[in-house]
Amino acid sequence: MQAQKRALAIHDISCVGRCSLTVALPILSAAGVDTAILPTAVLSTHTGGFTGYTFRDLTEDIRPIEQHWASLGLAFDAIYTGYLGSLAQVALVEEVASRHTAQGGFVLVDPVMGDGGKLYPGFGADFPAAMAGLCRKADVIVPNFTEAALLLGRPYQANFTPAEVDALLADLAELAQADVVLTGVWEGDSLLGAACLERKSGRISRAMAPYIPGYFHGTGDVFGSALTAALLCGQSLSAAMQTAVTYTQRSIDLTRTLAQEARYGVCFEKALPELLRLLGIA
Ligand code: PXL
Repeated sequence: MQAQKRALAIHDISCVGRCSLTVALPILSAAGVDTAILPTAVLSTHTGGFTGYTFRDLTEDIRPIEQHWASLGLAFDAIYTGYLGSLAQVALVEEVASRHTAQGGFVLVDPVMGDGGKLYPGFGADFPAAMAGLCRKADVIVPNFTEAALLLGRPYQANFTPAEVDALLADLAELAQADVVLTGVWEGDSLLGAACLERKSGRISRAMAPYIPGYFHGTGDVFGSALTAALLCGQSLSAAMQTAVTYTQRSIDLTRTLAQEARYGVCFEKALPELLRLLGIA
């Protein structure tokens, strides 16, 4: 049996609504990864599909937590960052990543900022440039098309030809000096998935699954968590992307089958046996 890998997941805690840490922690743990967390904020629910949510910013706690870890000499095989609640946090997370990534480890940044062409509520116009700075510290970045446009300072575009997707991957890899996994990529009108560019080889690949109509909340976090888990289990970038696409689509499929309300997130728990099979664990 392989020695246990150690990951750090840096996201908010949305108490209700299955996204960020309530998704990352169980998925990475199920994959056999020793998972530490660094909560960036506590919200009563996530910000999509609910009104009146509470928001407690935890920026002030990040440095003392990091300093304690430094005193313990802690380092992680993977640092996986998602929703960050303030500009100051982005800078602090850059420091955490540079000080606490183990030798041979990787930093995976999901530049969570928006979807459907719009910034999520609460993010100012200056946030994308700060997030682009964090992406430059990453080994892998995982934007959707909205985040890709925001990172590159371009207008949002809903439809892309395959050649345009390839060019966008190259531009993002250049910006971040990192591998890129772009989510929300279509193949025809019935397959949806992701495309990736591995910087070292320049290789581009795609992973697809049948499209299920509807908007399902938290799927980016399910995808990013499964991708991080698969990379830690030793899968190549393109294989890990396929694992994450298949698992995310299965979670959405179960949500539809069980007629669950989409704003409460997807039924990723019931698809965990499938993830373990994809990872070769069960
Ligand atoms: O799933 C991304 C996410 C994470 N955290 C919070 C969010 C969202 C998306 O809306 O609101 C608080």
